[in-house]
Amino acid sequence: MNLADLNRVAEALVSPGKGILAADESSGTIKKRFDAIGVESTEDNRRDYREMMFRAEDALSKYISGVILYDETIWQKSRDGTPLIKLIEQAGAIPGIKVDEGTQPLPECPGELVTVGLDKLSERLKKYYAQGARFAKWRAVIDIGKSIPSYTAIHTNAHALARYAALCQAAQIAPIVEPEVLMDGDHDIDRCYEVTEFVLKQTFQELYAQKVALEGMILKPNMVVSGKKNAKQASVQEVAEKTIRLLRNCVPSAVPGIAFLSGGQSDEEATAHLDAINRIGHQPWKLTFSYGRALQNAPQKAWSGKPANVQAAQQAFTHRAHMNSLASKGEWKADLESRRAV
Ligand code: 5MM
Repeated sequence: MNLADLNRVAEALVSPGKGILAADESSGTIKKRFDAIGVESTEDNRRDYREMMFRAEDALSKYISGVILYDETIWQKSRDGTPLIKLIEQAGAIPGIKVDEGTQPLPECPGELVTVGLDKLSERLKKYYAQGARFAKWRAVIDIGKSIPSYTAIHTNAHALARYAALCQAAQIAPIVEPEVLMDGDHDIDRCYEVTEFVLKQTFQELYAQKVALEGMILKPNMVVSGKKNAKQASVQEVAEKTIRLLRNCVPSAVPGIAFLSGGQSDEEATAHLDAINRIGHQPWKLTFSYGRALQNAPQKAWSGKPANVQAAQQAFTHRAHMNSLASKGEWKADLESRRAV
């Protein structure tokens, strides 16, 4: 492992004013997104949609440090024959790859899942590196509900995340470690805090056991928020303060950066929370975004599968990337949202 190179990639992913675009929706997930806008999920439509984002003026060159791709996309060519991965590189962003292979039910743990994909991962990583990927992502999913999560689910997922991260570093690919505690339930913000704290403590324990170099990775956690179905939604300030307190208690300062997932927050909520988090003041790590939905909801709707809408969709995408870039520096203001020229 060349730790200096891994560290350079990790630092570049969280360079000031930049964050990560999570465009790694698996086939099932992108179909759901396309269904919502009335677009058939064909290989060509998926290519056209992602090409639209990668060519959006200023988005990748100014606000996006890296793009997480799904396996299909890393091998795809744009309409004019340029590999999509080249479009990303030409814009100055780093290509990354989702390497987990989704989830399976965890035996004896009703309702809980384990993320799979470790078998033959080393071989896959070699091919992705040769294709240009310099970072990777693996997402573990922890649900909060009556009597869950179990220790078994947390420990098994943390162990898999750490095994994945160690294999990535051995292949000279910087791992993004994503232990996502879902915000779907009716729990309150303090329950989210308690579960996320346990999950992060376990994850860093396992990363240590697998000899993962923290300087050569990025953490992609959920923010500490109220469950979506809880009647009392915590304020932006409470989310920011509890998220920072949690991270300061769980994440070693050797980690170069923390890039949050949006987890089902609305576009503006995800931006407002990131902004408030960064306004709290200097922290040991950079704090930025690695959003999927909160960057793509607006351009998806604007695009709706029609070539005539490409420019409007690109403007919507660049706008969200710009807003989140400002939030990553604590410089976003709500009134900037309405000042967008389209
Ligand atoms: C873009 O969505 C990613 C892929 O999910 P599937 O494997 O289910 O298709 C997902 O891992 C994403 O990167 C993270 O959950 C963050 O995305 P959000 O939308 O929560 O910001």
